[in-house]
Amino acid sequence: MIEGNGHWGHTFDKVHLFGLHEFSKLVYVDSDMIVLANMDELFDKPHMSAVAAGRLVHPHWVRLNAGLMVIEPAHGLSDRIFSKLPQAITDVAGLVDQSGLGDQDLLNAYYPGWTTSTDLELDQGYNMFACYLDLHIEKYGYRLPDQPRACGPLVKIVHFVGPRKPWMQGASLRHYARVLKEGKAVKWENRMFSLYKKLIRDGAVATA
Ligand SMILES: [Mn+2]
Repeated sequence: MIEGNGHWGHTFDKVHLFGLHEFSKLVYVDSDMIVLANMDELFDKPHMSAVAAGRLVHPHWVRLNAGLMVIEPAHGLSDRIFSKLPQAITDVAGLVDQSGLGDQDLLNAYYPGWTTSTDLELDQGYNMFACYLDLHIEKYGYRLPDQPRACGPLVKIVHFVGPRKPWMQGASLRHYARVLKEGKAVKWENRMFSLYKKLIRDGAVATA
């Protein structure tokens, strides 16, 4: 059933990270994310620190986004998480913005208290959706590491969620076509898109 679930059906491998108990702590970062500044401080954060990504734009998006997570693996933990699959299926059926079942739904089912654990919620700057980057800079005072603005929360990691990834053939054309069609001012999003493509060309990012 999971494998017949389209895009998200291929993301469950991520759950195996939770059983890698030879490591005391991991900071997991999706391959569709670009890291713009040092984030070593995340290793001082507790297990399951993550971002309710997009929450400033959509206040009801309170669930953790599995694109970036601080994980303290434990023996058997991944199996215990997988055992919550029936619960995840039920939870997803009741979601307003549901888009198929994925690893993120399973993790939210296993950690149902996450949405009210404010000590686990990281700043939006650690998992900034590329499509909301301009909005966060213009409306919420965020800044990129090379922006001269002296204060304001820092965007350290940009996340290219959605079907258009910078490494895809023709992705640039489709990206810019959407920008033109929607008439959005997406200056910073465009810049990040180009930067990610450059890093791929230079071999600094592996996308396999
Ligand atoms: Mn991702």
